[in-house]
Amino acid sequence: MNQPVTSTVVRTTCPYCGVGCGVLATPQPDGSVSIAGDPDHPANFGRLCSKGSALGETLSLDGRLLYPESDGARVTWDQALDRVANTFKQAIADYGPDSVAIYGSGQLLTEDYYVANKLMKGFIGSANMDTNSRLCMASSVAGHKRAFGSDTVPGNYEDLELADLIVLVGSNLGWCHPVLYQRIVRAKAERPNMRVVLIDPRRTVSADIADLHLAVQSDGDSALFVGLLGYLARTGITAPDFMENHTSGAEAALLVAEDWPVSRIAEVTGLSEKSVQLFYDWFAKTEKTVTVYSQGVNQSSSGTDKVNAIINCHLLTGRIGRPGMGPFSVTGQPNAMGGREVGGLANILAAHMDFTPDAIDRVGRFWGSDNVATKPGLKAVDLFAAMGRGEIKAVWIMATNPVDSMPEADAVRAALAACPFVVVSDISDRTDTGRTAHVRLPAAGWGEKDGTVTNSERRISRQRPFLALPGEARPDWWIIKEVGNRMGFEHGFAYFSPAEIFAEHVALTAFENHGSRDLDLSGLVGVDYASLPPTQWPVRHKPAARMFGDGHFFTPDGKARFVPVLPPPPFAPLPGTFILNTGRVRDHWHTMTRTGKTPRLSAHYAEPFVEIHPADADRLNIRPATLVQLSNRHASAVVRALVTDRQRRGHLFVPMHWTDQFASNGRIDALVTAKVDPFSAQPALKMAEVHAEPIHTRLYGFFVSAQRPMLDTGYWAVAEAIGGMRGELAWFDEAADWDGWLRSAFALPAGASVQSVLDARSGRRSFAVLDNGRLVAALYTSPDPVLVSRQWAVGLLTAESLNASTVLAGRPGADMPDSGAIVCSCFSVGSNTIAAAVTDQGCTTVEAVGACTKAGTNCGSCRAEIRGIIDAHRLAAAE
Ligand SMILES: Nc1nc2c(c(=O)[nH]1)N[C@H]1C(S)=C(S)[C@@H](COP(=O)(O)OP(=O)(O)OC[C@H]3O[C@@H](n4cnc5c(=O)[nH]c(N)nc54)[C@H](O)[C@@H]3O)O[C@H]1N2
Ligand SMILES: Nc1nc2c(c(=O)[nH]1)N[C@H]1C(S)=C(S)[C@@H](COP(=O)(O)OP(=O)(O)OC[C@H]3O[C@@H](n4cnc5c(=O)[nH]c(N)nc54)[C@H](O)[C@@H]3O)O[C@H]1N2
Ligand code: SF4
Ligand SMILES: [Mo]
Repeated sequence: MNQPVTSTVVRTTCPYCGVGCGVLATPQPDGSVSIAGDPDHPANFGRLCSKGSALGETLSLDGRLLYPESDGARVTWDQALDRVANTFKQAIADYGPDSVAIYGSGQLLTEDYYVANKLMKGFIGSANMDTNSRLCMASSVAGHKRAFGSDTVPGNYEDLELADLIVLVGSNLGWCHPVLYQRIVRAKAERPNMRVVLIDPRRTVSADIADLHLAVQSDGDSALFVGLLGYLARTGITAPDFMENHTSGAEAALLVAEDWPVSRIAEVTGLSEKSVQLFYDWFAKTEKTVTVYSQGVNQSSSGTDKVNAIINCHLLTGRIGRPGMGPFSVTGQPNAMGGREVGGLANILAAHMDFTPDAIDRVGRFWGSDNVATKPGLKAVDLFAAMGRGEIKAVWIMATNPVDSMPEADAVRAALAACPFVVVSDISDRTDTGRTAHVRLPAAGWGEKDGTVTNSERRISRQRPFLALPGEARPDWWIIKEVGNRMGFEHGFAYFSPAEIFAEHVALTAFENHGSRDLDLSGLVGVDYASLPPTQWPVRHKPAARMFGDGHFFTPDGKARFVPVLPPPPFAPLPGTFILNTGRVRDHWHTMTRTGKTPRLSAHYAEPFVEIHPADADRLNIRPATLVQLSNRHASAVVRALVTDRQRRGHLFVPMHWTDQFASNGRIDALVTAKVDPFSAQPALKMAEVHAEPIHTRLYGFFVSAQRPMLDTGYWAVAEAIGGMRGELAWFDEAADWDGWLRSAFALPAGASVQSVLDARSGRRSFAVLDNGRLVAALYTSPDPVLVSRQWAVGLLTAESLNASTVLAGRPGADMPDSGAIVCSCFSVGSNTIAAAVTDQGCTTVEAVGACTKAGTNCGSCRAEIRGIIDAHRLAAAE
């Protein structure tokens, strides 16, 4: 851990999801940092989820990139910055400004992002600045702009508590925006009449609060909402005054909708007519309706249309701009919203201004540059395709990991490998993208950096430092402005602090605005940056009304626009293939560079997996917990089978998190086709086509080891554990020379003795290597998936005075009971402990289990899983 800069409590903001929870961080005398929710922050009022609570465990310097590197060798900052500036300058001189690019991220702070955008679009004179928000929010941005004339998210969190109906579309809020989800859970407990509808092909954990789950066929959403529009019109649930005075284009949208009776919707969406009808009835009847949507909507080749199909229904009913209602696109990353504000997307210039002649002139005057880009730049998928064709001579990647998170990820990796100059700014020394870099720049991470982020409800909050910069790490804004200066743009980049950059950003949002642009921070001119409280925009001098509360939109005529949406034909995968859906798990964040560092968060899911329906698994002879190969023309991946009826038949789900750092072959984006939405250029990350087949596995293995091993088995996946590492293994070919294999995998000292037992009947083996009663490594192999309790085995790593027989037995004794797979990661409570609370102590509610075991009593993200265990064991008891 690096040095604290204070010993008192620091008020900051969580660096993970777009809920944007306030965090109180307090460095402790022992070098740790205590983390608590900020009771005064209006996003979370003191609550944190499992990831937020574990932030203190991600701050170690293990795996951090701490020094600038050029071609793999440590260099000084001057050398690194000069090389970046000179190479970019040379490429621009030789090939023009469009031969260079920046690929940024919603995990940059607004100040970092502002400087990067200004460098590229304002001074280099190209708009080749795009961001991972292209993969995340671009369809919502495009949909908002089509409907509202501006990229405005109209919702406030409070609306979710005031609503009588919440429709979750393509959002697994329970895992991906847990604190917001908990706010809904509480509101629903107080007002049981409140209803929740979940629209998702999978029955996710968010179904726990849903009164109705519509397991829609992938991309059936447009049809569902176009059908809803027609239904509302037919049944007269419209707001004629609002439509007349504040909207345009209803006729054309309704004309399309007429052709979509409920029977046709049912056919296209794969839902029953009855359930579609019920949803339509509830929507029609409930004035206070909020439609929350996320990646099941955005990440689609019809994503922008899905957004407008949803917004259309809110415009028709006038349910927008008033408390407890509205369309609500929730942002993913901590600063997805801030990035949109500064203009991080290649089709936006700056401060919510497009590439219009007026805006180009205005921004040029504001920045004092006559070289402002005049047209949109390359968007993420096109950017990497152009790179693959050799058209990009220098690229700078900041705070994102495209080798793992872009579709057709192997092609992205190849494009980077072939690109003449790749710069990567990251906090982590171990990323798949960093491996392709010529220059690596060590960025300041959370707890060290200083700036602002904007959350899903447009609330700007401060991230404040409480740790010194470790090694030679520097904040992103500093790195970018140093390169700007060295490229000869000194007058544009004379910044000494993030406060100055924020002030300039604020001034640009207000510059010649006069109410013409939604993003207006003029009320923050001259504000004390150091003490800036969480502030929702717009911030004008007079208190702002609720967004769109006055019925004014930012289109030329001030009216919101209906967009006619023609639902796409149902997606028919090639015979014999599955629809591959991808997304997130509760305790990991994207490519795991931070959450992968904590044993607690790595325990919930410790390896890549595929959710497959039991009928599909049966048909393909895929047994639970065996390995499955997924493949298509782009690539293949190997993951564990999780057979579950939460999944639709014909669909698969694989999490996006596993990289080459954690598994042998789990980079699922290598299989995702780079097909994009025509309006937003956002890729359809939720829909690839893949074959699935069982892999013939000779032997399965599970190990725990005190040190990080070197693995060469056909399949491996590793995770942090308290006291060492744990991992899953499989051998597809000949079994190994065990002694030799163990010695090299676990780097055993020459004198170490390996003890083993073989159960000849089952073919199971156990190996133990001990040093003075402490475990060095244990390995269990079996022709079938290894049954050893993972929690028990992980416990061996911290046990003292062990003897080999305990380890070799491979099962818990009375002294070390098996708590089962971790369910509650805040208090590390396993499934067996929870089950015992039900069966032995008679706990029949989540609250009672919490009182007995503490499970579910902190962040609450696991409460649905606890309920599942209670139900299963009560049923078992009743049988
Ligand atoms: N734990 C955790 N939380 C996170 C993140 C994380 O990495 N880990 N990342 C953050 C980020 S950047 C983002 S963008 C958000 C994403 O938050 P979400 O969008 O909630 O998360 P996803 O799991 O990507 O996808 C949501 C759901 O879309 C469903 N879906 C797939 N196809 C369709 C479809 O055609 N129609 C419908 N209706 N649904 C479909 C999937 O089954 C999935 O359950 O999460 C944020 N929060
Ligand atoms: N198949 C599939 N693919 C997806 C998605 C999906 O649902 N399915 N979701 C997409 C979405 S919505 C998103 S948002 C992306 C996310 O994908 P990525 O952005 O690629 O994933 P992260 O792991 O968040 O990458 C952030 C990187 O920034 C580094 N970092 C952290 N803090 C800092 C900092 O302060 N400065 C710098 N310079 N670096 C820092 C981290 O170490 C990490 O390497 O993935 C997209 N890809
Ligand atoms: S919900 Fe969790 S991950 Fe999201 S901001 Fe809050 S604490 Fe962080
Ligand atoms: Mo995202």
